[in-house]
Amino acid sequence: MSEAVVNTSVQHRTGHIELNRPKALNSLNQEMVDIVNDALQSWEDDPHIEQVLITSTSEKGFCAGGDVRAIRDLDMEGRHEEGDEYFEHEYRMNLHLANFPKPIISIADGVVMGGGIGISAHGSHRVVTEKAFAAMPEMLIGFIPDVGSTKMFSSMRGTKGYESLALANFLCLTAWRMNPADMLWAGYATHLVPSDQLEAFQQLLISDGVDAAIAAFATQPEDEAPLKKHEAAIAEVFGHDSWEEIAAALEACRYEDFKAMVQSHMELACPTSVVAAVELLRASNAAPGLAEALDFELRMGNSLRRTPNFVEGVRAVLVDKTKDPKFEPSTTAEVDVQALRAVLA
Ligand code: QUE
Repeated sequence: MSEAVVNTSVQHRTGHIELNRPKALNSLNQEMVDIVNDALQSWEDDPHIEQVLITSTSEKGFCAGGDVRAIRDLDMEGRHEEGDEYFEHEYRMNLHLANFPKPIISIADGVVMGGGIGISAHGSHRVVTEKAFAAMPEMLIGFIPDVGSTKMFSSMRGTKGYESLALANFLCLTAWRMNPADMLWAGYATHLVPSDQLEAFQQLLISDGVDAAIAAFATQPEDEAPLKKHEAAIAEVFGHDSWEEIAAALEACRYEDFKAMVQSHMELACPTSVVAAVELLRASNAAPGLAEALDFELRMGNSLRRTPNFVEGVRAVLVDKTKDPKFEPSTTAEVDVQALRAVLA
């Protein structure tokens, strides 16, 4: 196999992008993002290319996010601008994928987190297998939901059939791990294909096109989406525009199991990230499009990366793996929401 961190090739009329940094679970760095951007640019106006396929060489999954360990190292040396530049390139790729004029098919057969959602969700066909799971876990590392999720998550319809800022808030604040049924219900995934049929699916996709491949191999999940059971509670608690209101609704929530689940999922969340995420989701939801949302995310992310919480969160989750972050401030009540609003103003 090639040693490039992303392999690009043309097979018949398909441009194939293959994430190939399996040792880091395909966590994205600038080199990878730039290869993807260059490939998209060269295929955009090429009449021979009918569709783009994005896959992974990793057995464990699709993409675990951005290479936040490397960005943390830069931030610790005060080299914030280099991290800023990485995110700017990554978000440009997200916008490029969203605006691409041809079908983009991603296949996720395992972990999809953060940046992995960004490199797949903006495409037209998001295929997942029964082994896939997806989450936005940035609260745990003192960062913010990004890669366009703050706009996209509240615009997804999925099989539930409606758009929901409440669900977007819930997914981003709790880092809820969506299973395949959840992904289809929420709208992140568009199709489910059994993992043991992926090879045949990919072959037919390349020979006959995406519609033929979907028609031949797409299936339905066996069980109802676990998320659907929480539909009413999510709307009641998370259907608000500020963390203050969400916290009050959670406190008053009569769905005791839901309340306990949310509290345990948010136990290790960075308080500043939580308040910032709700502010971001509101601003992005009100913005005209994805470009504005990505700009909000870039500004908020760059700002939060200049405080110690990001370095501490990545340490606790990914470097030392001790899961004992000491965030400052340590409660959401102490977070200066006006200062966060000023970042977006
Ligand atoms: C939040 C994140 C990331 C994360 C965990 C979080 C993230 C990321 C990884 C990750 C996981 C496994 C790897 C790796 C990176 O985990 O962005 O290199 O092998 O890349 O809670 O944002």
